[in-house]
Amino acid sequence: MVGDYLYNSRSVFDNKMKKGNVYVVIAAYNEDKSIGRVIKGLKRHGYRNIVVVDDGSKDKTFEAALKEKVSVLKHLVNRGQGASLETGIDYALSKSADYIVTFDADGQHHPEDIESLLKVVKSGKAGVALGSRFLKHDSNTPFMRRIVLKVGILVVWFLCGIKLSDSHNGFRVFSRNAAQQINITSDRMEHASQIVEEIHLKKIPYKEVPVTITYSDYSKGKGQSGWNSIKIGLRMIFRRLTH
Ligand SMILES: Nc1nc2c(ncn2[C@@H]2O[C@H](COP(=O)(O)OP(=O)(O)O)[C@@H](O)[C@H]2O)c(=O)[nH]1
Ligand SMILES: [Mg+2]
Repeated sequence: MVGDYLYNSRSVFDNKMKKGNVYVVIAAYNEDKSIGRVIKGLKRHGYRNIVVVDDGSKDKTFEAALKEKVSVLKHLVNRGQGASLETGIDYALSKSADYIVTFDADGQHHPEDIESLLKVVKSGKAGVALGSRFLKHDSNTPFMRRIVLKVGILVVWFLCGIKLSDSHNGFRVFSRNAAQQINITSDRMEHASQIVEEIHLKKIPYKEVPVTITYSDYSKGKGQSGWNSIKIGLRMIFRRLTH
């Protein structure tokens, strides 16, 4: 993996900060309209170690993230969200991160929710906290998206052995130890089920925590289509049958 991205070492690292050992990893593809706002939101909540992985975007995502003076890594070609998270998590581990948050670049996640996921992992009760939009009253998720996500829950349960309330939620917190154990080799969106499979296989304690996922016109316009979701499901099944 090393060699196909550039490191830009503008990380603002401050060990004295309460959240200094928490790294937030953001995989971003063509998100120049939202990435600046997302980073500013995280900083307002005290997160200073922010790692953006620009996945060969065709727009100005790289420049927009760099402007915010965070660590920006770049894949020279588009490799997928799974590959980008692996790149960002490896980087955070190399910087001695104790806790790693994965956070979306399109503004659907809320920085104020991070604390409750972190609390669970910091308490030692779980190595991974998984965000769930369905553990609290959810009026945001569009109807068709809800159906696709519910089918995804059943497929992941069947293939990966764990029944979650929201198996395709990119909002997670890993302890350092859990992040070291979880090996993401699925480059594209199937990484979400692979993470669940790894948690199951490696017997990593996990807990789902309620989070709010916002659906704006922007995120709906860019998000995964129904057809894409079917392709992700088929690739998940293929991967499971061939590994
Ligand atoms: N690195 C990378 N990130 C991606 C890619 N596709 C989507 N993303 C990012 O992954 C996050 C979730 O993707 P999105 O399409 O919004 O999925 P959805 O919210 O589940 O519909 C966003 O932050 C996207 O910028 C990709 O090919 N590479
Ligand atoms: Mg999205």
